[in-house]
Amino acid sequence: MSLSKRPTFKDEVLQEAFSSNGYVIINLAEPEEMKQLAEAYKSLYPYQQEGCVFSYLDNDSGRQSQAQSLVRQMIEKKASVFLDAYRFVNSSFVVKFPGKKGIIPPHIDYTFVDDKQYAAVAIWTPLTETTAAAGRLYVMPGSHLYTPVCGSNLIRKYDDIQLSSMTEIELELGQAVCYNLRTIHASPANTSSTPRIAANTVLIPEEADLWHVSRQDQEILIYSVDNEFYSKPHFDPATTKELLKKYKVIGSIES
Ligand SMILES: O=C(O)CCC(=O)C(=O)O
Repeated sequence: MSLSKRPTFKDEVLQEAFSSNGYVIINLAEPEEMKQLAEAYKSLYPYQQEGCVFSYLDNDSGRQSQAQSLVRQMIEKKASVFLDAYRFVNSSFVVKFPGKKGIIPPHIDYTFVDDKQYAAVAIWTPLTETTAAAGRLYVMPGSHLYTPVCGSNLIRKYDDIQLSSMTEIELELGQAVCYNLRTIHASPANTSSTPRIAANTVLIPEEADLWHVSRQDQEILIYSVDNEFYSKPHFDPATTKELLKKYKVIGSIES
C-alpha cells in the first residue's frame, strides 16, 4: 500500500512497484551519455579525493553550481519522460573513492514534501561501471512505508541494519534507480582501484510545497523553502539555522 496519494510515475507498472517497494529501476539514457557526464565530472574535479564525496557539499560555490548544472542538464529532461509532472530540486555528483572512508551507512534523506500526499524521488545513476567491488547502492524494500520525517537536527540513524539484509541494486550504465527519499539506503566501501562516479537528482511533484523540517525544542517545524535552500550545503546546524531565517514556518509535527 502506498502512503502517497498522487502518482510519481506515468507508467502504472512502475508506479505499482515504486509504491510497494519504495524504489524502481529504469532505463534512463544511453551508456555513452553517462560516460560523457563522467568525463565532465573528471574535468571539473581532476584530482583524487577521499571517502564518498557529494559535489553539492563543495565549498567552491561556483564549481558546486557548475556540477549541479551538468547533472541537471543530463537527467532532468530524461526523468520527465518517466515522471508524472515532477520538478527539479537539486542534483549532485556522488563519487566513492577507493577505501573504507567511503562507506555510507543506512539512512533516509531529508523530508522534502508532505509524505501524506506526495513522494519525493531521487534518481541515482552510475556514470562508471558499478561492479559489486566499486560500491553499489543498497535499499531496504518497503521501508518508505514506515520511516519518519527527517531534517536538520533530525538525522535518522539505522546502524542496526546490516547491508546483508538489504537489496543490492545492480545497474548497467544508462540505468538508474529511482527511490523514495524515505526509503532506507546505503552503500559499502569501494574496494576496487578506481573511483565510482554516480549522480543523484531529487525531484518533487510540480504542485507540492518544498519542505525542510527542523526540530526546535519539543517541536518539529515545517518550513516552506525553495531550491536555493537545498543548493547550499546545510549539514552544519548553525548554518542551517541562519539559512532558515529567510523562510516561513507553515506548520508543525508532533515529535
Ligand atoms: O552514492 C552512494 O553510494 C550513496 C548515495 C546516498 O546515500 C545519497 O545520495 O543519499
